[in-house]
This record gives sequence, structure tokens and C-alpha cells, in this order.
Amino acid sequence: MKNLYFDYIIILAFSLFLSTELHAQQAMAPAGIQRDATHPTPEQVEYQRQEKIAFVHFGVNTYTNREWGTGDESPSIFNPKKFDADQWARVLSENGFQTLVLTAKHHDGFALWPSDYTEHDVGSSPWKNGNGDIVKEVAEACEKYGIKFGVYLSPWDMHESSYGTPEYNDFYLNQLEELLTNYGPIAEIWFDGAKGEGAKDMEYDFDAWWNMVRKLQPNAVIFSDEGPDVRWIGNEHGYAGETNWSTINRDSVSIGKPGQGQYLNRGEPQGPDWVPGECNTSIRPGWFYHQEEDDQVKPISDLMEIYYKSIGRNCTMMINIPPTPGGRFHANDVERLNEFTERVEAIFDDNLAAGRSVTGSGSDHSALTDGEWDTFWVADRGARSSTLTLTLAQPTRFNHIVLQEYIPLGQRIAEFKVLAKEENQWTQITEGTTIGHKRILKVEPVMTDQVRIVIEKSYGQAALNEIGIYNGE
Ligand code: FUL
Repeated sequence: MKNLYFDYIIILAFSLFLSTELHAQQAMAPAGIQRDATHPTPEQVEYQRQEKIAFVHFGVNTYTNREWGTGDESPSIFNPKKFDADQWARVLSENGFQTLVLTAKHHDGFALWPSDYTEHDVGSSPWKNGNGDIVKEVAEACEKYGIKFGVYLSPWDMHESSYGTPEYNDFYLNQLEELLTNYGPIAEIWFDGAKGEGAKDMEYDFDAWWNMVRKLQPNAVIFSDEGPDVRWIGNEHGYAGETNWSTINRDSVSIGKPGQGQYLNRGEPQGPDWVPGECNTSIRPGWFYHQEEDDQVKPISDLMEIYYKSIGRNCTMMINIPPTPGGRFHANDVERLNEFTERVEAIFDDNLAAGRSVTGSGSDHSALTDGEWDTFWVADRGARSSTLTLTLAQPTRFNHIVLQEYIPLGQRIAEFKVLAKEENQWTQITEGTTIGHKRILKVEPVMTDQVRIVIEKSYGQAALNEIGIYNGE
């Protein structure tokens, strides 16, 4: 963390240097240097690099067997007798999750921490005789296992009587302040646009809320349909678009507006705002725990599909694991997470391109196979297409190609193809559009000692930091 800002300044300076040439090309574009907003902040880079994020839906719905509550639930139903935040954080850390986002308050308004601003909270429940604090225990368990902690604080609140009046904005701000000040560093905050049909009209003061986040937790990333730091990917299957830009135009989207899913799913090439996507989905059909879904935990094939369509498409993968009424992750969910981790490791542990030579246009080719994230190859000045040839030690079988753009410089590649040399002939094995932080392409198995990556179109000079070649199912 310490050197991140220094690194960022160097990167930004270099990026502006690279983009000078881009601006010279775009003679028709308005004068001026590239806006910083088209590049990630250090927090966004760190966010995108973590790849796997856990969501935890827990609250009164866990006890009523519902997905959306009513706001009329009695706090007396909330009593996780075997509550074990340590188990949550341990399981998540063993499975490579970097952040846990907890539903501190869902739409029913029940607060999982003792809030000074409502009685509809854990302080009025029988759990620990009203002296417990779920948010605190989860935050501490995350810290113990080196996982970052995030919160979901539902804007829509079915319990709070001020909802629908301007006072509600202050009520929300007060609750937000409690979460932002009493629980250590908050890495991510979820502002969910969902709202039931019968709900009162209400204009949320997002500006005031976000300003408070910036002031009290300047390193937190803010998630909503329109960012400002991380955007919803437009569906809840956990799938990003095959083309997925980290840039959008924030003016063309707004929170909770229907019909913008496709736009959010793909982003916009050269959009003015860097707002990478988060692919959220649940390991079960529901977000909250329901016993009848114990045998409906997503099979490995589904989790792998989500993996390829999220992490493999320049998106973070956010998986929800709902604790049981007892307060622990269910054994079926834990087992499936472990299997999933093993499967991913079996495929991606051994990069067959590591240390191999790359030749072609541009400079710093060795960066592409050195396993270092922050060294990178850059295309020739002025080039909008480039060809790179990777030579393997001997004819090698593989079925995955992984490409990574060096995102501190932005996202630039718009079209590429991959070829393999087979029987002295170059044959195309796959093609794609965007790359971004990471693009994973599964291909029919190939046997070759030479692979060629042809970047056919890029907005500005391309910069890649890694090429990976893998074999596994
Ligand atoms: C939605 C909510 O309505 C669901 O209950 C869930 O929390 C999901 C992640 O977001 O908007």
C-alpha cells in the first residue's frame, strides 16, 4: 500500500507520455490532455486485481425464509446460536477471496450492528442478549484472515418511518457514518438501486452519501449501477459481456434505471469514466439461505462458466454465500467452494509460457513472460496493430490463453486474434475484442511450439503485462 501513490504518479506520468501520441493522432478531437477519469485510481487497480470477492447475505430473511423482507419482522427472530464469523473468513481466505461484502442492512431495514438511530437492529434481538454486533465480529474475522471488509447498506428501507421524506437521507447518512467510523477500513460499499413496486417515492442524496465515504474512507471503492468506482455488470448471473470495457460514460446511466443492463454489460470504448464492472451472483438460487436450496448449490460447471465470463472477461467475480440461521456457511457451500478452487488451480497453476521468449514489434518483450504484474510490453509508438510471437521450449499441448493489459495505462485493445504454428502453417485458434485486466480464452486443444498474438486494433498504444498459456480442464 505504502508505495502505491508514488507508483501511481509514475504510471500516470508515463501514461500521459504515451497518450500524447494518441492525441496527436486524433487531430479532430478537442485539444487538451487525457482526463484522469479515463484511467483507474490506485484503489480501482487494487480492486480489479483482487478478482474474487465474496458477498454475504445475512439478516432477518435468514429466519423468515424470504428473499425480501417486509420491515415488520420482530428483532426477536434474529438469533444465530452458532454464529461463527471466523469460519466465514477462514473459508473465504482458503479459497482466495480478497474482500467480504456483508449486508449490514437489507431492504427490511434490520441493522446487523447496534445502531443509535433505530431499534430495528441486532441490539433488540436475543442474540448475545442484545449486546452483540455482527458487523464488528465479521470485520474482525476478516482482519484476522487478511481479507478486506465491505458493507452493503440498502437505500430502500421498508422499516424506517422517515423513508419517503427528505429526513431519510439524514437517517441513511447517520447509519453510514456509524459503519464508516466504527469498523476499521472499509474496502467497498454497495449502493443497491433495487426498490419494490409499492415503495414510497424517494430521491436519494447519493452525492452527500458518497462525499461522506470519500471523507471518512478515502480508500473505499463505491459500487452502484453507475459507479463512481465500480459498476454493476447489468445482470445477476455473474456474466460480463464478451466485449467489456472498464470505461463508460457515467452521464448515460443512473441508479436503478431499467433498460441499461446491456450498456453496463459491455461498457463503452473510450468512455470518459473508468468504472470497471463487478459480476455478482449467488452460489445458490437465492441471495439468502433457504434450507430447501441445500441441494441446489451451483455445480462446478456453473461456477467455471461464471469464472470464464467474469474474471475471464475483465470483471471481478463476486459470489454470494449465505450463512444458515445458525450463523455458519453450510457444508455443501464450503465443499463446492473448495472444489471450485481446486479446479481453477489445476488449470491455471502452471503457466507454460513462463520465462519463454517473445519477439515482434514494440519493446520490453521479456515483461510478457516474467510473471511480474507491473512490468509490461508496449507497442511501437504510433502503432495501432502489433504482432508478437511466443516460442515455447518444445511442442506443447494447451487449451487456454490468458492475456492481460497493463490497466494503470488504461484499456486500449479492441480486436485481436491468436494463431498457432501447426505443420509449418499459422492457423487462427481464437479471436477476441477487449482484454482489460484479464482475458481468458478457452480453445480447442492445440499442440505447438509457437503462438502468435496479433493485436489488430487498439485505441492508443497497446500495453500488455502478461501472456499465459495453460493446459487443463
Ligand atoms: C438486489 C436485491 O434486491 C437483492 O435482494 C440482493 O441483495 C441483490 C444483490 O441485489 O438488488
